[in-house]
Amino acid sequence: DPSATGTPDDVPVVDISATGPGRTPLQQVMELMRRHGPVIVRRLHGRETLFVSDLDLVTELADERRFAKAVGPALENVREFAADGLFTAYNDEPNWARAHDILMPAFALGSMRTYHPVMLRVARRLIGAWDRAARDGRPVDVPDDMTRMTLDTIGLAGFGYDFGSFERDEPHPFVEAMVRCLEWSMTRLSRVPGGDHAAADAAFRTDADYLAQVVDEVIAARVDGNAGESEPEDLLALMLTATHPADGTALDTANIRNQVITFLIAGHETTSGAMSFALYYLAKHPAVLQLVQREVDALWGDTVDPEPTFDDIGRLTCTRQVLNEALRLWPTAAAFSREAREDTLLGGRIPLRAGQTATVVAPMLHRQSVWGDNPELFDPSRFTPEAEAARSAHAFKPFGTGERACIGRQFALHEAIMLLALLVHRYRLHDHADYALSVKETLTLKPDGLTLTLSPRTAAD
Ligand code: MNH
Repeated sequence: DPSATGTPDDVPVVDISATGPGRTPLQQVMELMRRHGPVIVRRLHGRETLFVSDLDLVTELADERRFAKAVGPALENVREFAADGLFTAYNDEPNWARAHDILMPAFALGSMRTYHPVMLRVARRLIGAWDRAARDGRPVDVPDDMTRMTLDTIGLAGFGYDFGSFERDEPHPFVEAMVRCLEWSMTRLSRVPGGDHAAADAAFRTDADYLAQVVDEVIAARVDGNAGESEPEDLLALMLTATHPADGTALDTANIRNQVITFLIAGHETTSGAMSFALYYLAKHPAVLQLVQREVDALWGDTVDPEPTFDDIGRLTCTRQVLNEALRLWPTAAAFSREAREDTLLGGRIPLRAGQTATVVAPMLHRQSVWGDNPELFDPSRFTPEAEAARSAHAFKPFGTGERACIGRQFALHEAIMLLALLVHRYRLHDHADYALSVKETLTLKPDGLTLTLSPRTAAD
């Protein structure tokens, strides 16, 4: 049990039992850190969590010899529906290393060449929908459409399965069930001991069963649809047929199901939020938008329907900086936990017994003094190669750290950069509602209710 008793006097202990964490627990922790400093212990109904955003301490926590990923209380809840999938597996669960080693090649930068055509195809679905909205003068719901795009992309690229999200007025029921499962995982943490949660738990069970049912359909579509044909080489093919390079073992059926759920969720929810925040900042910063438009115009000119190549995406450095800066201010998987391998002193003063955890609060790490005196300011030039070289690599952790860091990072970046570039090339973005940022939390972060109106660009803009 990760208890922080024994922390030194200069680490503030804040008891939030009176109010609970509410519907935005991450932003509550950010607020507590703004008030009490970059290291705090939060106490809730007697359970204590150590939250850290200080760069030196995060640098220590990133030391794989002293610390490892912890499956903290939030991920324990996610385990109720993703079990030993890659994201929620314990470090010493044999299925973690097995799946990691089997799936790793599918996420090397070169593999993105294989996904590129599918990503482009789905990007064009979104553009089709946005062209219709632009023509009719209708606003687009940015997070909803980003989620349509990323779900269809991971479905098709990973599993050859088409969710057809742009043919639906409402989000695919998989998304709705998934969001409720994530919300359950988050709000379960704020329960007052002794309460009756039977109804919420039963509703969760129904949703989790539905997710498993969709996954079984995805797998069955492959197994039935492919009789006699040569296997496509995607994630599902690797899961179904590949064996471990060293010991020849394969993934078992139960684990494959957990991996498919894991990848469908981890593969779309956070990327969708990241693109939504990037579009939010672009709509609010016309000068930056103009820089990005200059970059894409230099590549694609005024071609109405550009044909981005795989190599183009690597050339979109300004677009990449915008995405990174959005991930700095609002890293969409905002916290990750580390556990001590042995009894140790964090920062030479905070005692942690073996197995005790500390949770890194990335949005506050991303606002430490290493980012200058105005960390709230959106400024993509923080990610020029010179600026990056001058800064510790541990100051920016949107994808976690170490061997349990995000396996899908290149996938997310390729997908997001291509879409953002295509969008700014094609549209002027109008902040028609004078949107005030409100960040919705469902374990991941999204700009709640962000809508934009669009008009086609002319050669002059
Ligand atoms: Mn992703 C792990 C953030 C996109 C699949 N991801 C992580 C972690 C963070 C993270 C943080 C580490 C969590 C922890 O330490 O507990 N991921 C992101 C962000 C984006 C993202 C911010 C998009 C932006 N992730 C993706 C995509 C995929 C993916 C896309 C799949 C196609 N992520 C994973 C998997 C893991 C992971 C799988 C778990 C890896 C492991 O533990 O071995």
